[in-house]
Amino acid sequence: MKKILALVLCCLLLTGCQGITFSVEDLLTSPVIADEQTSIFQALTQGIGKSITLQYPYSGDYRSAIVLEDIDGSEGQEALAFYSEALNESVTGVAVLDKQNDGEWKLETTVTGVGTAIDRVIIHPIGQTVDIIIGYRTSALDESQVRMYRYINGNLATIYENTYTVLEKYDIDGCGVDEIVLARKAGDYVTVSVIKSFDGVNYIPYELLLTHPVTSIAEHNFGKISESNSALYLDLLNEGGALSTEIIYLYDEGISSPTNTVLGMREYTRRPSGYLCLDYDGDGVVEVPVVSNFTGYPAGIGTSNEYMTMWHTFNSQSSMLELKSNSYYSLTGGFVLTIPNRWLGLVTVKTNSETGEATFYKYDTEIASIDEMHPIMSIVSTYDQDAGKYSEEDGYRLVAQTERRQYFVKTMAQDGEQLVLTNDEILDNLYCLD
Ligand SMILES: [Ca+2]
Ligand SMILES: [Ca+2]
Repeated sequence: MKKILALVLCCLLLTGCQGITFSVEDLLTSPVIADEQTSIFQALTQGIGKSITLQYPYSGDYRSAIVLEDIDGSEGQEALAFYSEALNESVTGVAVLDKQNDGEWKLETTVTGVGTAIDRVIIHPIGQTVDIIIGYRTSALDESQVRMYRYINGNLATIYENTYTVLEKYDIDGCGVDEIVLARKAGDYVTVSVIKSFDGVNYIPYELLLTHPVTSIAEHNFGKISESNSALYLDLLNEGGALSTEIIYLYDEGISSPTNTVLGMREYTRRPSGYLCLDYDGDGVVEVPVVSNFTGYPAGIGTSNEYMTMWHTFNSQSSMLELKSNSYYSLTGGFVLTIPNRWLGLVTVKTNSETGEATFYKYDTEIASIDEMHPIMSIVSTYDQDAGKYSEEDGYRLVAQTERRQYFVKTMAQDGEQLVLTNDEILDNLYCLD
């Protein structure tokens, strides 16, 4: 069988994009599983006694309308199915089916969901039990509903409910078992909940109200803050469109947010929208970007502002944000170029608004316009199809590439110029983000 499969895959690869009318996924789907899904669907339809439409989760790890998992600790898998009745498609139902000894599936129970569609499904083993968490989309755009269910004696019992914007499963305290992490906006404020089990049966919800008004939650990330502990980084949009970050973590069985409590810390992270927290160097620690004007801006050397992005990491010992690096961060170009210390105060930049090419200049206070200053180097990223634009003839060299992009550098300064970066320096300082 393996050989045949390998051959089929080979043929697929060889045919390239010449009109394949079937997908690899279809080929790999075991007919046994497909049969199982069909019998589950039939048992579901029969059990409900009405015509139904299956509903597929929009996001998360489970994207199928039928999920096979052991949710009662009895070794065999149960089936969870998401559906709506054909005559009432705005109401979501969740069903549990179990396999009988004769191999037939039987509908055990159903619950009516609390939304118009399934946003995401989380299967949550905590030790003694496996809980089912379902996020529902509702007709209100920014308000989703979460229900946590436990399958007990053939019924789905609701053990927790709330609204959410962020719904994740993450081992935030490094205890070895995941917590459920929720963030929601109620009125002008954001509340974070971390739902943790110590004994593998019961939960303790830790809640924290962030005390600054916001307009929306722009992004969330998890990252290490110590050997074992992690934090949730919430990028929040404020009135006026600026971003700021709140850092939230568990400690000593409590929940804490230094950005929310330490005076001035949250304000310190205030920056223009778009500058989201990011683990730009992939070391597992999330960096918080704070921006300042690049040398010479906005005093009139260029028409639009250019920012120096200063990446900060959170030090959980001192509870402070610490500067990690200064950089040129290209939001559209998908890269971070950290700025060597010998450039600080001596080099400035101008970005071509059409191509995104960033040209670094030797800053000269005697010269009014940046275009008159001496260029040192430029850097630009491009998608493959445009790569021909940056040719060796024009002085560009390819310094890095990812699956999606190519990164070119052109050195313009003369030999002996101390500010020129060597190729190794460029590679050490360049972080390709996509
Ligand atoms: Ca944990
Ligand atoms: Ca990092």
